[in-house]
Amino acid sequence: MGQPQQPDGPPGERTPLRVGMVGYAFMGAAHSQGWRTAGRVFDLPRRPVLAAICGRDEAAVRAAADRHGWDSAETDWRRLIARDDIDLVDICTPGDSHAEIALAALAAGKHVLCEKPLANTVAEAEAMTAAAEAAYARGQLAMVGFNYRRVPATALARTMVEEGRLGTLRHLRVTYLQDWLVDPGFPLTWRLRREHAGSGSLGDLGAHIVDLAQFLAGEPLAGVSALTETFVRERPLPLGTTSGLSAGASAGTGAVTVDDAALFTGRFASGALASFEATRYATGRKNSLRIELNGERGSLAFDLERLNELSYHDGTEPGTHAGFRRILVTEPDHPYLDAWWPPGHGLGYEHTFVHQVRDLVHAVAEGTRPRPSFADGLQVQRVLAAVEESAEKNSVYTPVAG
Ligand code: SOE
Repeated sequence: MGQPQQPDGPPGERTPLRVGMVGYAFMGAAHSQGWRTAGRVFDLPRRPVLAAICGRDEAAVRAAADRHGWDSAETDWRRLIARDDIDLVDICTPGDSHAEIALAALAAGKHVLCEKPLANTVAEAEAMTAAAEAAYARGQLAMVGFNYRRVPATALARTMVEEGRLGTLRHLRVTYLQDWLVDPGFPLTWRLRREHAGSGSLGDLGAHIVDLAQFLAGEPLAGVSALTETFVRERPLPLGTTSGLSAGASAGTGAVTVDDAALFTGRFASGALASFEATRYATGRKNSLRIELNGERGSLAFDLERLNELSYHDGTEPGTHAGFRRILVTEPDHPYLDAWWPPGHGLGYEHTFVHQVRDLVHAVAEGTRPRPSFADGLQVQRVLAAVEESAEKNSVYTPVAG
């Protein structure tokens, strides 16, 4: 996260950072929240301006502009990128258009924020990373939206690992469980089609936990051994517009072309072992991302459904009174919390997007490389590819390409 510079002058007079966002569904709404709020909570060195939002359906994108507070609407992302009153392009579309939009935006001189996973294939992610590197030399920045690094409790966990409070890491146990596909009548939305989403639970949820595990461990995975499964192979076609994770169903059906669940183990170069589970079939689990780290000196545990808390066991304390304790991560000296509410007045899911904007705006103003970078996104993509390869080869241990 680094120590941000203090901005000069009153917020209203700071140089604007004019944002053009492509996509206006679930992630578009979440990112809008981030752009709208960050400058009103944090003392940012540049003033985010919600200049334009873009989507193909004119009536829907105008309604989204109105609802989320964007100054104008476009129906063609190429026109958005061509506008000289846009400094940064925020990509909130399905994965199949990430590469094309990001490459065009970087070529047009814009900074880019791209939703996860960075791309649908390693080849696309490589091209995007190469373009981002070239653009960095011209003063443009590119970041990928792994927002769960920006929960105050996960950011604190990273600091505690860096400080050596856990000592040498032995285990990371990570699960990301949702249940919105349990009903076989749920329609075949874009997240269930390989040509749009790249993969299923693996890219949607697995990408988050791979990034978070590597971020917390401070090192990349060296190799994986995996199982994937598609439980429901045929679903009703969607009817009308889809919103968030819901949609109407029609009479026709189509094939599910992605994984429904991915389970894999992994090995870090340091010797630590990790296990991962990503599924949208965990009945009763709505958005349960849990991670536990065990080290020689201590352990940490986090659950996204209780995101203001971090459990910590200090293994160096005498056994008589040692044990997991709950850190309520709402103190002003916890990450991101100096600008929010008094202790005990917790934050939620949406605040991760506000923190993402805060960090990106500082990076743009200070010319520093934002993390997670496109290179970080590419590395996650390589892990996802190794998982798919391993699953295809009866779970054979598969090194992650370097
Ligand atoms: C759907 O599974 C989803 O919206 C993901 O696409 C997001 O990345 C995650 O944050 C919440 O769940």
